[in-house]
Amino acid sequence: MKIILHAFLLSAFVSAAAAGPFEQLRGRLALPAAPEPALDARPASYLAGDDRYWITVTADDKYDRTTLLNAGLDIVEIRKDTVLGFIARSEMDQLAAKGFIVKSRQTIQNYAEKHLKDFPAADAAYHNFKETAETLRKLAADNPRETSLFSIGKTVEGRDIWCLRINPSEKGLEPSARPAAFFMGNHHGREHLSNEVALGLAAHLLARKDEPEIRNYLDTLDIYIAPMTNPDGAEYDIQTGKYRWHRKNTRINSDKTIGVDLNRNYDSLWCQAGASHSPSADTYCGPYAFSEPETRAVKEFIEARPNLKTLMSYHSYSSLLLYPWAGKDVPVENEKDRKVFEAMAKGMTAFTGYRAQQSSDLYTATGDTTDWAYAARGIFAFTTELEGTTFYPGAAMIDKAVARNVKAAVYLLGVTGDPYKLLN
Ligand code: 0X9
Ligand code: ZN
Repeated sequence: MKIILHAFLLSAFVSAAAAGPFEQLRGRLALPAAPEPALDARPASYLAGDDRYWITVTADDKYDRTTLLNAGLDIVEIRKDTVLGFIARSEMDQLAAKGFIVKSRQTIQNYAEKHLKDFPAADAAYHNFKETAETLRKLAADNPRETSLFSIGKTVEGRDIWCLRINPSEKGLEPSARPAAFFMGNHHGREHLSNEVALGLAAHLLARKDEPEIRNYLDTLDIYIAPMTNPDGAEYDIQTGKYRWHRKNTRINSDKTIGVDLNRNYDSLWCQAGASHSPSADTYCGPYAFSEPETRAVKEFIEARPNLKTLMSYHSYSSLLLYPWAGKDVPVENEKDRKVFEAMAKGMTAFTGYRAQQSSDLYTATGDTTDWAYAARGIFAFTTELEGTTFYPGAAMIDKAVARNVKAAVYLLGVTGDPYKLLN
């Protein structure tokens, strides 16, 4: 996601500004969808068989955006009266009947030609699965007193979901009475920056373990960092040496399409608003809640640790900090908890400069990590949408994003011991 209030777009789309579905339908008659573009002269052949389109489609508000998610649109950028994102061809063909105007569209092959960046050549600083595992192993080997490293489970393709534990007293799977914080990255394959931020956080905490503030957290908290929750998706995204804009895991679905959206697969109002039952959709919720080994691993990890108080799931992009509810358009009902969420969000965004808001103010989306973690376990769970204007913002973005988000994460550690003290 990305939010842009661009003056040009404001004027260009002013006629659609007040359009509800019926006006949009009339608009459709007056302004038919752009003709299908001729195939690019240099199509990205490595994407052959990927039938997604990159489209700009009318959407006036969060309700329209939620309807579009239901229709299978993978919303990537949000502008005043439109959204941009990927959608499978069969789903795109149904948008007009639902009253939405597709203002422009291009095949993912054409889109890719304009946005390509090689990986790892141009972005060698990013860590693929193997490099991520090696980095975690090295951090663990260099800090044997403070850390332990274990896998929380295997993916569809059998990769490990590695988790680094920072706790000098209890190691591995040993339970702890200390308040715990859990940081996760890379639920979505193409959001490689989120892996970097989680890895950068681990490196930062261990490099500064002798500074009094960090030492205090190491001595009193139980800290877990799993930078790559969806390693199959992250690897699939870079497998050809060129980015594929792959969001989901790599489950082969019943109709042979690839992937379930892990951030729609948790059991929180599963597959109601903002998710799709269509396997080809990028917001495909899976055949049932927790159908995927990756989300089941996270579920079992969290359920086995009643000491977890806070959780951060890093995503990209838009510079946002989001808190529940995501799946229903009402504030968290428990007033104390809502105030804690708001206070923590304020505290963290003071460091990142991101915008704090309730998730469903953006759009309603059911089945995400944070709603489930809060609903099922009472954990103060957040989604960070990192900065940038693309999923592939280049290597120069890593240090900046890590620096900002490490400060926010250290703030979160500071309130993990007793979240409700924020109410005083
Ligand atoms: O849609 C998602 O899963 C997250 N955004 S992303 O662009 N990284 O895919 C946002 C999840 C938060 N939920 C809502 N905004 N409702
Ligand atoms: Zn994401």
